[in-house]
Amino acid sequence: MRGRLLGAAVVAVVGVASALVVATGPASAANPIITSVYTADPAPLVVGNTMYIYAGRDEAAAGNNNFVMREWRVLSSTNAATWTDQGARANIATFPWAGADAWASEVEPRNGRYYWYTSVNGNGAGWMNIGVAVGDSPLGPFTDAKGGPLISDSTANSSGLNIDPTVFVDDDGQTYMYWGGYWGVRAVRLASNMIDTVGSVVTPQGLTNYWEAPFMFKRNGLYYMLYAANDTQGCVTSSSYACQRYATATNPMGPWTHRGVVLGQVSSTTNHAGAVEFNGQWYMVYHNANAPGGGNFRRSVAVDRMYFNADGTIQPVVQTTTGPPANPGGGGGGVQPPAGTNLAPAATGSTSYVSSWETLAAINNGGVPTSSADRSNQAYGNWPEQGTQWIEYTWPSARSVNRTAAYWFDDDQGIDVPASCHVQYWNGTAYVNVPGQSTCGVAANTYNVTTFNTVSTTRLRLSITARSGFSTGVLEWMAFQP
Ligand code: FUB
Repeated sequence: MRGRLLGAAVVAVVGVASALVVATGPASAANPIITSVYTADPAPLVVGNTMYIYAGRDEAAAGNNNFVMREWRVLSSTNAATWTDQGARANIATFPWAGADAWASEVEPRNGRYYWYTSVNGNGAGWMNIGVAVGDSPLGPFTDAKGGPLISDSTANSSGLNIDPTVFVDDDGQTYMYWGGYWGVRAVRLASNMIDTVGSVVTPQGLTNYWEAPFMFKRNGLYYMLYAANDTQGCVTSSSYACQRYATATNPMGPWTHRGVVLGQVSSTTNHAGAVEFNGQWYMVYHNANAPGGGNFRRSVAVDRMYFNADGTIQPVVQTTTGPPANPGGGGGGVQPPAGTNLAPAATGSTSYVSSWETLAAINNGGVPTSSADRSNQAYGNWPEQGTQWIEYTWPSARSVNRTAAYWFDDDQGIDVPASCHVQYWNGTAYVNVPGQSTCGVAANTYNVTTFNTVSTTRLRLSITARSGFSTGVLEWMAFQP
């Protein structure tokens, strides 16, 4: 953060959280994701089929060059494209010992409870503190869990600015908190009660050019830390702005290995991000100044897709004004296979290439994927081949077909949904496109149905063209009798 008033500005304490709930209904799919209020410092959390974003609210008047932040809001979506503002679910008054500055926060679940770690200005000595509230659902209600700050300026070896907590519960139950601003990153273990620290506060190593805003997550056994930096060595054009760098580690307390810039400069001076997997896709949430009337103290939350490379590094996130396409998911039976007589199980499959650790049998074994990342019924993939590849069905005698459905495989590594595809058939002398075919869809987490004029053939082929830099895969390919 920059350009703010130093010191504890006294602000009017707003009413209890429940009195502030304003549900504005679904927003349109676009970035920023809501524009009815200004929102900042987003932290994502997926619970069941819902993605939540916990965010502060910027209330500064136009032209006011200081943060005015009094509450924390929740946004939710079941497809990562259309968002509902669930209103303020905590505010400064949630912490009776605090009086101002509802800055960056994050929610971490444990044992059915939801712990909301916040940056907030206490009424005691010093400036910013880390507080923790708790609730029994992602939407609360939330109450102060500790009766005082978890971290304050009097905590030994605390940061020069105790803001921006990120808390991560590992698979073994060990819990870690990182936080800090003004280049002062700190880490400490938390007890299983989530409200006490365990051991000493340490200064983690390897978070190169750290400025503020850490966000920790784990993927395929590797720990990741996103964080804001403001150097001009590949990060930003002016150190008034910030980018998101990231680092990885094999131990949750580090040391960390810096991996580069994952989100470039945004239109606000501050840059605060988080990442989450939802319905088989990864997303980065961040903020910018792009809403009408927006600015450095009137920020708005945006969401875009985030892609991993096969080696676990992350591709730089592309900032869009459209946001991600709707991700309908499939978990819990959300997407049912199309009805009809599926001729695929009776066919023999063949392909231009299949990776040795995957299997072509996946495409017609009748599996019902819950998402494009679901390997539970096996997966076909052609990594490391790129460009155009194909899969094919052969029947011992001609079959009439007029519809197919493809469920793409996306491992969030080297395999992604394709750029395009088309259905072809063997006309006796060559493969040609089936006549009158509708768009060959490339959506993740669903069945992409292609219809066409009926053909009678012994061989049907799905020609698949990969996105640049990726291979492709298929979890199920259905072929229907008219
Ligand atoms: O929103 C107030 C502060 O600005 C946050 O705590 C920082 O991360 C920066 O985004």
